[in-house]
Amino acid sequence: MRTKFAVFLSLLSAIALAEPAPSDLIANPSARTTISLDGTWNTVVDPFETGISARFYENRKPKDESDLVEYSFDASQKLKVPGDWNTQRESLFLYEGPIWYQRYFSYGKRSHTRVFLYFGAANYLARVWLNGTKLGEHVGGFTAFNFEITDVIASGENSLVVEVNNTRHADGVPPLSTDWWNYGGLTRSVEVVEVPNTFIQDYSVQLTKGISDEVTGWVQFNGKNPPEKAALAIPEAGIRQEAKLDASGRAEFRFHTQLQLWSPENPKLYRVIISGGEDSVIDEIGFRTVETRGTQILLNGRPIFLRGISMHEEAPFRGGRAFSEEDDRTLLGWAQELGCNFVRLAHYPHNEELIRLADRMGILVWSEVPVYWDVDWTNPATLENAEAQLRDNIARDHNRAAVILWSLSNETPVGAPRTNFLKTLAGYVRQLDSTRLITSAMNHTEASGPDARRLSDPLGQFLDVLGLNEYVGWYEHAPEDADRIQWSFAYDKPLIVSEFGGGALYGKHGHTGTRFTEEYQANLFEHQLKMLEKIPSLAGMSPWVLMDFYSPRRFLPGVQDFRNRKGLLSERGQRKQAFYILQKFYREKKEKQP
Ligand code: GCB
Repeated sequence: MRTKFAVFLSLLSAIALAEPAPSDLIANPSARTTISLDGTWNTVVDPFETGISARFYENRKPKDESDLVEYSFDASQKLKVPGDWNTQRESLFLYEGPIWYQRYFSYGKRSHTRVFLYFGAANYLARVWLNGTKLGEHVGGFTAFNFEITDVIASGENSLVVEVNNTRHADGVPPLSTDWWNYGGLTRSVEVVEVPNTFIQDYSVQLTKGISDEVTGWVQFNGKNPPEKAALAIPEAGIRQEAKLDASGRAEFRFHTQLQLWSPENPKLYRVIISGGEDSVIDEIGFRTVETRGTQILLNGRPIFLRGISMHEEAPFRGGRAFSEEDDRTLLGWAQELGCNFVRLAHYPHNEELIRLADRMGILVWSEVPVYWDVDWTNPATLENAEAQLRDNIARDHNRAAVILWSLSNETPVGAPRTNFLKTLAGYVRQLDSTRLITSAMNHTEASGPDARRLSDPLGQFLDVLGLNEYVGWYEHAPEDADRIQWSFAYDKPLIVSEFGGGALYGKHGHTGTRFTEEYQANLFEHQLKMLEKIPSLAGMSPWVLMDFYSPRRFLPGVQDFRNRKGLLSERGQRKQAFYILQKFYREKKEKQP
């Protein structure tokens, strides 16, 4: 039996764990002086997890011929960074476990400069050592992280060692089973970032919630000598504001102004300069409001229909994790060709450059963390992990006008522990960013009559916008059954149908009743779109999915070959018939509601 004291202690630790420290990410690192560590790294594949006890992080070389050292980074095989390891070496396609990365870089120390190591992402656990000194660890495969190295970096040659381990965990975020490839490695760029001794850690510059002529902002300094004042300038609009810092190094702004509003039709970005003391950062920021009214989503005060598509961060043509500007341009270009003004970035934070590109292209974004299917709802460490991922995702992207929705989760089972967990996450996100909308993709619905379906998941009460994944015509019913189905919702809130779809192999043709033919998928889209049009609260959709992607759950030889085939385009960019059905639907939708 547990004593009262033990219960008290576990409660205490749950409370302590549920409140992760504020993000220590450096905002907008690309606006800083950086040294890229992208390129070719030495790697040791370590399936039995020997590296820690063998001290790989020391990158030791034998002193003489008699000295025994059973690894050698210098003589090892290489991998490119950024990039997953799975698609770089055939033997690593299905590999799960640790791989040790090492590279040298030279550096010239400068006075009045603090130095950080910034990682765009590493899936899933990363442990980092510089010149043999451990800098720290990071959990979560899709969020950025950084470590200060001012006192560890050497003038001259440095050796950086990173152990990346993509082992899945039942208490992880995501948990053991996902419908996407578990790409391991340093999947995004690594760089050395230089900042002044006291620097601008983060800032927020946005329109006040629901007020199109008022800007609210803050600037957070980090360092021993914070300036007295911070300044915020938008030269094109003739704006220059100053504000005093408080004891924690934070300055707050609020002022009236008439700016051109950002929208998909006019993705206007302003050059914004934030400065104070010896530091100054330049960003490109768009200004728009987003809110809900009844079952509508309002952008800049006007109802908008989100013509969307779901997408993975999967590289077109070559496969693997997408990371380059070319990948991002191809994916968002296809979405635009479809007629989209919206993308759902499933099921985890995508790279920062893609979000910035969406800002420039005028594509609205649903941003999600991988609380996917069934995570360990009662485990405080899992909650802390999910919170940390949300926190760092929000810290990275909270100045992007394109991002309008933070999604907490995808297809989670209804039950009290789940609902408590997600309720906590919703509260946490509201604390971090009260200006955007909160959503989640739900999939539990009841039959409320022979052809009637109802969404009443209790999670809905904590959301601003309901997300619904439904697979009428694929996992249940025939496509034609969609004609009879009526949907109802327990909440008077806007609805985004965040997924529907079916598989088709590009070039496979046949009857509309034959699975995996383009005709089946196209017919399914025809019936789905007619069904969804009848839902009065429908504020948008993001069918599943833009492009075919690797998944370890899709086995059919000759058809799937480890790929989820629900893409409207193949991985080689071939448009399937359903692509044109959705494109036509969106064209007509746009004509009706520009
Ligand atoms: C879903 C999931 C998505 C899957 C998709 C499918 O409901 O949210 O991650 O890939 O279905 O294809 O089954």
